[in-house]
Amino acid sequence: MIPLEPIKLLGPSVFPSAAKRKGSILIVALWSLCLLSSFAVILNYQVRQELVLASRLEQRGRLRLIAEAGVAKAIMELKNDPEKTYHCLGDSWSNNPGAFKDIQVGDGEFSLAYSYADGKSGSLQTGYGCVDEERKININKAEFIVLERFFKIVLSCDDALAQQLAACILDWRDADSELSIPSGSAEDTYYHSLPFSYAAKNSLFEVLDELLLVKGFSDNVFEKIKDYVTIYGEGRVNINTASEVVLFALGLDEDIADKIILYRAGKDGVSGTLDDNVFVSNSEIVPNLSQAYPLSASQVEQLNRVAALFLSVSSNNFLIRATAKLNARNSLVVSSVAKRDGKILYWREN
Ligand SMILES: [Ca+2]
Ligand SMILES: [Ca+2]
Repeated sequence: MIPLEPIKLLGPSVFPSAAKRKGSILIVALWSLCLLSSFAVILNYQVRQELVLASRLEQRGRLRLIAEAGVAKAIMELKNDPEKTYHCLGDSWSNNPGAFKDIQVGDGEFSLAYSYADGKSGSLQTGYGCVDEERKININKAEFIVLERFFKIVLSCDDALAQQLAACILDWRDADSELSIPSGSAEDTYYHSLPFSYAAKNSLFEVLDELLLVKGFSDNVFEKIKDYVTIYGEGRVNINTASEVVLFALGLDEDIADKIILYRAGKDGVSGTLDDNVFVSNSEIVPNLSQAYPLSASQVEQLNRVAALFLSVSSNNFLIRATAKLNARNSLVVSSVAKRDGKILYWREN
């Protein structure tokens, strides 16, 4: 008789041991913890981003309010300007650091700063206040010869390029689709041929930046001319505020333009001071200048002609560029154009 041996089970048990079950539970728990931690990190990041965004929006809102206070202050100064027939660089809106430089508003401040060429030396100075648009050439009104002279002076370019740029402005704003010079200008045919095509405006400029759509006006050209041109006002240039460049463009020779700048600056040679001379009416331009400086007969004729066609002594549209600051890192620039009565014509924040 064969003795019976105990039966042995072959292979591992199909049921996990208690230790292994515990190990699996631990791994699942660890994975869950990892996932939850990842979620927590992502959530934390998103919340932080949203808090940063909210803080930035809140800061931008505060900066905007400070800049608006700067624009409001400028308009108040314009409205307080005494009623008179002329406007000049000595007016309180023009260069008034006490009213427009580093003015505290709450926990921030604003400044209304601009650059200008000093009357005597021609060196660049910083002024604090508004810039009248009537000191500039109005590209909606200027005739071909004025624009041509202007581009020749300000871009130091040859006659052909100056004529092309002048013609491109005329053709952009005139209603017809005829080229105003035989070649070099542009109407629909040119603008339709561009990779991102559009039509010629065939009506007046509504914002100055529109120039960037016109043939020949690259960013580089725009940067060089932008402080000398405007789309606001009636088209006449205020002889009390115009720069020498603009006076040249209107057709005055260098000697007359120099004398106008010197006359305006007064005895101290600095414009915007108490001893400044002012042209209070158009009829005074020739007599006052020829009384102060010798002018030839042809210069008198030239000044009479330019004064009759292009000059005025008053300004009604003003560029107000307010820079608001909360600290060294947070600032906002608001550029606006307002009429003397406070009506805002243009507003841009950047
Ligand atoms: Ca046209
Ligand atoms: Ca002076």
